[in-house]
Amino acid sequence: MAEIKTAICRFCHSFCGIKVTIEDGKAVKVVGDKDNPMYFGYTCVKGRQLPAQHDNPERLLHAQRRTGDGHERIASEAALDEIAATIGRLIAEHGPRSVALYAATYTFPYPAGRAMAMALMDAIGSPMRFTSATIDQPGKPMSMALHGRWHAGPQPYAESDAWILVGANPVVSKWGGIPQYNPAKRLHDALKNGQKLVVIDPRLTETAEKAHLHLQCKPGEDPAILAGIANVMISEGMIDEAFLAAEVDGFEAFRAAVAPFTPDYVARRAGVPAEQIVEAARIFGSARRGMITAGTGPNMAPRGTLTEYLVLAINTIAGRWLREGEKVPNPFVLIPERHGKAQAEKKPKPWGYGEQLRVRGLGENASGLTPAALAEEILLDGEGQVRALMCVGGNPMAAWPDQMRTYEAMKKLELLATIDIKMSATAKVAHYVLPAALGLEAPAITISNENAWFYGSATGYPDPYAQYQPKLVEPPAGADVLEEWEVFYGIGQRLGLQLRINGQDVDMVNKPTTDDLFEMICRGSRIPLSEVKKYPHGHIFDDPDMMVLPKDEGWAETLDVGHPEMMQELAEVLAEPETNDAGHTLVADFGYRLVSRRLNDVYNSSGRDLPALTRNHHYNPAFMNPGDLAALGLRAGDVIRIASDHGSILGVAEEAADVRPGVISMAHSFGDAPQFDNQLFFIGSNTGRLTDVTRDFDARTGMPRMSAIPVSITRAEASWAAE
Ligand SMILES: Nc1nc2c(c(=O)[nH]1)N[C@H]1C(S)=C(S)[C@@H](COP(=O)(O)OP(=O)(O)OC[C@H]3O[C@@H](n4cnc5c(=O)[nH]c(N)nc54)[C@H](O)[C@@H]3O)O[C@H]1N2
Ligand SMILES: Nc1nc2c(c(=O)[nH]1)N[C@H]1C(S)=C(S)[C@@H](COP(=O)(O)OP(=O)(O)OC[C@H]3O[C@@H](n4cnc5c(=O)[nH]c(N)nc54)[C@H](O)[C@@H]3O)O[C@H]1N2
Ligand code: SF4
Ligand SMILES: [Mo]
Repeated sequence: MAEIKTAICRFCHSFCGIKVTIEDGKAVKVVGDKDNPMYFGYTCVKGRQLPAQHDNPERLLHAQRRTGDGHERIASEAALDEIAATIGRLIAEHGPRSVALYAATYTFPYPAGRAMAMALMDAIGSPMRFTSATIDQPGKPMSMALHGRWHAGPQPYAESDAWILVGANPVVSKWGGIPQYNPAKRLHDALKNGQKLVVIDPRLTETAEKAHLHLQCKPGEDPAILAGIANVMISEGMIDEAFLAAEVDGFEAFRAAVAPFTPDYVARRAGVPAEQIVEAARIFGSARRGMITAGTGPNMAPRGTLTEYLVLAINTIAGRWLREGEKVPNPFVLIPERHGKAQAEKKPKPWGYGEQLRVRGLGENASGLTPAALAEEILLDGEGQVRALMCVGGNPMAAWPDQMRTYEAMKKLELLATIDIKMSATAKVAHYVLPAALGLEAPAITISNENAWFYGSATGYPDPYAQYQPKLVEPPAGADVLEEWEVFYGIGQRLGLQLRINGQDVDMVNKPTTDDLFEMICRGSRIPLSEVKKYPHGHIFDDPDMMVLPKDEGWAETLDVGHPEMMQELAEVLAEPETNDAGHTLVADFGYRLVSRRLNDVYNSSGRDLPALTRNHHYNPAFMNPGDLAALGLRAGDVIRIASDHGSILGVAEEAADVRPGVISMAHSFGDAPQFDNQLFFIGSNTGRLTDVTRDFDARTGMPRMSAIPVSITRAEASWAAE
């Protein structure tokens, strides 16, 4: 018998509201839920593959234990016994710091897993917690710490008459800038209302195609471009003097620092016409409302913190933050109420506190500890060395920069345990692999997209929306899968630890349910979870009368657009040669720039085991401008060698007129360990191998150069295809 249930798609972090047809206990079909007030019936090709993903013959259904070069099946509970025993021993012999956690992409859809993982680390007493967010856009929280956060938040996208996106492609990525919940519709509606969109990107992306103005810049020049835009806005008086006087520090320093970035100078550096810099500034500066936001592109290029800082500063000099008496767009649902105030928050300490890493002077900071330094921590012998890594919903071997270093580190660990749905590149080198329940096999809530509000400006839900989904199907017959939280709970239980979530003790004797944990996570929420459960299509819990409050009496906090470190770094940009080598390791022979991108059909390293998602490619094509291919005597489908001054990979050339000449655009998280390199056409190649984490990194966040990477391109020698 078939029944149709509403659900939350957790293939990506967008969390579309969907309808799932269930037949004989199995999901057989997914469509968008037209009655969902946030997503309006949207789904993408990945979401529609949820049934195939749950039923995938390749799916990992049993725990694996490493035996020499291979793995053997082991009962999940027995694996937990062994993992807990090793962790207990390592803590006794080397202290809690020897145990590290990497909580990555697939902790976002599984909040109970993340909470339980952190609870275990708390109970163990280990500060060594790493997330994928710190090799994503760490410049966001870092710049926010330096500039300050406006308590009431940004002006909403839908009401804005201008918007600038810097190196983001939300139409495909569903992340940031345009609210990532059916972004194509939101973009369409905004443009229909007269919004002018400016996109700054070396590629004519799916989003840039819709833009009023596209600056198809050289990669890595965003600080100069943004300084140029700010300079024009200031010299043409397109700033909010009253807001600057009342709420902002450092404007004179900022004005002086951006003044040398004339349109002509920026045009030479960034390879775009000077008139476009002026036009972008005028579109933005003359608008009534609207923000500028950045995505992963410029965050992975050098100087991500500076780029994000300039983004904030431009919003601030234009006064684009919500004011007293304006409607609070999103007071939240499953987290405590936030009644916005028209004031700058107290700034957190950006760095210089908490755990210090033993390498490169990096340590705890506003963006968190960086996994870009974790391989070195593992490889560096001595007191405090990390000897065990628990990995949840992440794939270091695919996603971390400097893949060969990562590979060495993974092999050196005394314990590598990962929770995954397949034998990922990381799982293949792990001592234990624990099979995870999938999205429809466990209850879900949308809370992570509420917390996303804090990650940047203009991220997270635009309205107070929430949805709950119960468990809808059982895992396949005979499967021995666990929810992520059960793994950390099980380890905690075996170590005799008391775990705590959101200030409450977890019952360590009678195992809680996922719903019990959701209640703990949502404690103090604006709307009780029980209320949210009444709305199977999700619901917007609006409060039309909630207006931004005035500034607290005597409140003296300001936003800072002239932070000395940032002004200093902008001066360093100016001191660079105008050759677009961004002042970092100047390597004349590496004339191309490799840039990051997302592919619609896959999600980082996920999706490549589903036939419908590999219909175009099994690999990550090396997209290049047709003129460049011709100049190199290459044709689409040719195998090329892409070399940085650190490493080299093979790629399959693909013609792409949307890519700026001189640029090669390639997705990350493909490929595998080096012994699989000859399977290029089936697994692609790992762009992380081109990055040296120990050079060209942001000294505050540790973010290495993962985009705008100088590379050379040559036809590959024939021997690569040795099979
Ligand atoms: N389908 C799909 N969706 C995804 C993902 C996926 O793998 N597939 N990944 C998810 C993840 S983890 C994240 S963090 C988000 C990211 O979401 P986005 O930040 O929107 O990521 P991208 O789509 O890669 O867009 C980055 C853009 O930056 C451009 N770029 C690269 N280098 C530079 C530069 O130096 N300067 C400028 N101005 N632009 C540059 C690229 O050409 C690209 O168009 O997407 C998420 N969504
Ligand atoms: N060169 C370069 N490197 C990059 C980037 C780039 O643009 N360029 N992007 C960076 C960014 S933005 C990010 S966020 C990181 C991503 O870094 P990671 O999160 O480490 O990488 P993913 O490939 O997303 O790994 C997700 C893993 O979770 C598994 N998985 C899938 N579904 C589930 C599930 O339901 N439960 C569990 N437990 N596991 C599941 C997948 O099989 C996969 O192994 O990569 C970063 N690395
Ligand atoms: S965008 Fe696609 S993968 Fe992401 S939640 Fe929506 S349907 Fe699922
Ligand atoms: Mo990401």
